[in-house]
Amino acid sequence: MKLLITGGAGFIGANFILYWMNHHPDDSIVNFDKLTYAGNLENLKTLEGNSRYTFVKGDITDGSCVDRAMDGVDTIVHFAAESHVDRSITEPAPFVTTNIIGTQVLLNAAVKHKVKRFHHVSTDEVFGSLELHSKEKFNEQTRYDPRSPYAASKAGSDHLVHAYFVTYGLPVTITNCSNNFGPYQFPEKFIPLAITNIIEGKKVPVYGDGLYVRDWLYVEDHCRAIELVLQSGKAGETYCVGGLSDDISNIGVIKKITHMMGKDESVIEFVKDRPGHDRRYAIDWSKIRRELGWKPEYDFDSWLEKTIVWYKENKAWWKHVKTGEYQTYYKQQYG
Ligand code: NAD
Ligand code: TDX
Repeated sequence: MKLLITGGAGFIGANFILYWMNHHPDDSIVNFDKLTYAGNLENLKTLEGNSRYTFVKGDITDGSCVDRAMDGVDTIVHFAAESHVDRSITEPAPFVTTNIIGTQVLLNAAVKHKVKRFHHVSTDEVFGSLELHSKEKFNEQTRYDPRSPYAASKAGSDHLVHAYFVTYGLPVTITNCSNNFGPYQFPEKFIPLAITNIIEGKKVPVYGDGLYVRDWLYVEDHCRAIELVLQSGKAGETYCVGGLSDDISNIGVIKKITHMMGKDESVIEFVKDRPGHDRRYAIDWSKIRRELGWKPEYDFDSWLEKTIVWYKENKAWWKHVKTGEYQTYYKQQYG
């Protein structure tokens, strides 16, 4: 099988390519990525020279480039996106361009090339926000209620993907998953930002009262969920994917990280809240468990600790990433 992976130089895409190459020795992969600030070929340097792997530098909004890359492709796994909520608040336009228009360009090419499966990687953020302390969870029937430009652009892309299934019969599947963590995550996101700041002796910025709740999913569990959906998921269906059973607040996560890193809570710095900050996310992943036999295998505490070790052992990777544009972004975001 030949797969086209969009956004494969980013966090989840790179983890997925490494996972797939390892578990599917007869398959080949084309990694199609624009290499924005978030794309980093260092993530895939172990694949250099591998005849089953090809990299194409391209923009998913560029129809002719996408068309060429799709030649002979059976399956598309679409990760490419502008993915950071805070950046979408400062500058929404690239989110609309990449996440909505880019997805539509890919869908058109997929129809033309008669691909056997178009898998769209989406987020729980399209469902909006849940009440703190409620027992409610997002599931596949939850009404869409995106509340940030990022979430709205992902919601738009989900609707387009579904529309191409209904209108053109394109065999699509969608996963809406929660916050991933693990190796190669860009240190603008909460967990790698906290770990790398602590290693550098800096404070960890916590938005508002810190009582916001996210569901955390180890990235390899996410990769396995996508694998199962590609193998046995039903065209036209959506699957929610999550990692935890109990709520944990951002402060709870930081307390775990500081404890695991031998620091006290004086590293925490409460900063101005994110506008429109979603209070709580929680995911009901019983459909993918029931229908495809998936469940998260990696428990949060052990894999958070292993993630900390990865950042400690890969300082060159994130120190390089934290230079240049990152410094400008950090100053603008945190003052
Ligand atoms: P990321 O920001 O780390 O990587 C995104 C990748 O897409 C980068 O390599 C970037 O260069 C590439 N890209 C951006 N614009 C492009 C364009 N126009 N053309 C081609 N390539 C482009 O993102 P991530 O965290 O790995 O997320 C991957 C996908 O998973 C996204 O669609 C995101 O919405 C979704 N998702 C992420 C999370 C999470 O916790 N990180 C959770 C749920 C869903
Ligand atoms: O400095 C920070 N301080 C802070 O308190 C940052 C960067 C975040 N936070 C809070 C905001 C959120 O409540 O931590 C929580 C997690 O924040 P992010 O890592 O920015 O993730 P989130 O906004 O929840 O979105 C993520 O999960 C869903 C990904 O970035 C999205 O791509 C994905 O769709």
